[in-house]
Amino acid sequence: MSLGLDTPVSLGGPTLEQRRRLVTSIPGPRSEQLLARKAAAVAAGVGHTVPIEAVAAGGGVVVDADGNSLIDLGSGIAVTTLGNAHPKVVAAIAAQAAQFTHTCFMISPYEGYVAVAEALNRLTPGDFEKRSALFNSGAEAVENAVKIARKFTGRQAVVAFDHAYHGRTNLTMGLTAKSMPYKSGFGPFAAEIYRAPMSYPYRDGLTGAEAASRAISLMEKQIGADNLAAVIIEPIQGEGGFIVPADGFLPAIVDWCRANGVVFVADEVQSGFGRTGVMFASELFGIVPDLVATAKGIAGGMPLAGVTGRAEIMDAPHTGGLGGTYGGNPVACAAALAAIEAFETEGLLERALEIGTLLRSRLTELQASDPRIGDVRGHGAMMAMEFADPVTQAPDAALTAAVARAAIAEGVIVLTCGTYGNVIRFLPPLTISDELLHEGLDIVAAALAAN
Ligand code: PLZ
Repeated sequence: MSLGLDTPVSLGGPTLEQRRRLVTSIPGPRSEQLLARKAAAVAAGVGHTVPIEAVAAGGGVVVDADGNSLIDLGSGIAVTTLGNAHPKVVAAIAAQAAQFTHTCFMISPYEGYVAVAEALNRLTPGDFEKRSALFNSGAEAVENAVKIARKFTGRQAVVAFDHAYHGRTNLTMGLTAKSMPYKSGFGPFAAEIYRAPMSYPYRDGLTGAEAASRAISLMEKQIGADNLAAVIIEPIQGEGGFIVPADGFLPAIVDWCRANGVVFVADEVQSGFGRTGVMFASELFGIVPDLVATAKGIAGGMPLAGVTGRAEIMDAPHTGGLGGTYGGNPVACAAALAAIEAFETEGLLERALEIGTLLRSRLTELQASDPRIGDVRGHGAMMAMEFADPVTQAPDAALTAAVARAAIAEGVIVLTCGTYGNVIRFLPPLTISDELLHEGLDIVAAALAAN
């Protein structure tokens, strides 16, 4: 299959027909049965967005137990960036699993972990000596970045931003901004977490410099640089609404951190690993973080996460101070090495840029004909539209939910996000064809027109 590239892209799940096909309504009877079992067996707190029983996925589709084939514009929340069940990833997983599945890296080290650390040290921004440590989830990586920054600085306070999402563990719930559904009723939260105002050009109308000085003033007056271990920020915010800060905002925050001995942590769990057309979104803004947290797209769907950064910061914790039973599992590391190789040989960054151009032109065209789309923003294959009242800019969560529901019913997986629940985000796998992408957007446009 040609995706408009010179370099061929391997499709995951190669036997899957790359088209949308609805043979039942969504959910079909088989999916209904699983969802009934889910309701009886799985804790109610674990929700789901798309009411299907997934049985296969690859390229640009997810297939369900009833034989429906849905267009995937979500990649399992930005994870299967290089396509689900990418053949190289599958082969690497199988080979490693046949060799050994676990020793615990803290007991008997193995090469895959070290090779992933070397790759992360090479791929992350910054031309200095680096170290990495591997974990299982984005939240765990963020927690460890905070531990490392505290140990290095001997300070305790941590700053996160409005609209931030950093995870669901206790410390990362505290860093996350939004109460429902992430935090409500789950406190008390960890101490010494402070929240600074974010740059949100569509809603605050500030320049990057203005928004940065607003945040810096808060940090100086309410915390004091001497008490501040780390500033953590998503260079492009994910769950909070795909908010792209105004030019100059991030560099000014980084400069202030550097001048004040504060560790600058980029949470690139969602924005990283090629999604935006560069390996890490930090590069789009010309910033070099001290530490970078990675996960999601790093291992082709296997659970793996990392913290990478300046050697002197990363080496601050004492031996035995960092770790975990499964962190850097050998099967996950083998998947990551295959995923990184695919990134470097299959033209996927170029494909992310092509997808970005297609998405942006389709969404701005839609915006020109529908004033309820207040903003279109993002980079590469991380693009979104925000719905608001054309006059008052009041967020329109009801419209957003209705459009997403209607698209899913028509066989297109779209995800919403945003502090106000009024953003539809597009995170397609980079192996999706232009045809499927256009068809998915046609259906979203029709859903919008009907609501
Ligand atoms: N940091 C920037 O986007 C995960 C959360 C889905 P984990 N985002 C998806 C949900 O509702 O739970 C995320 C992120 C950023 C950290 C995380 C956390 O990563 O692997 O889910 O722990």
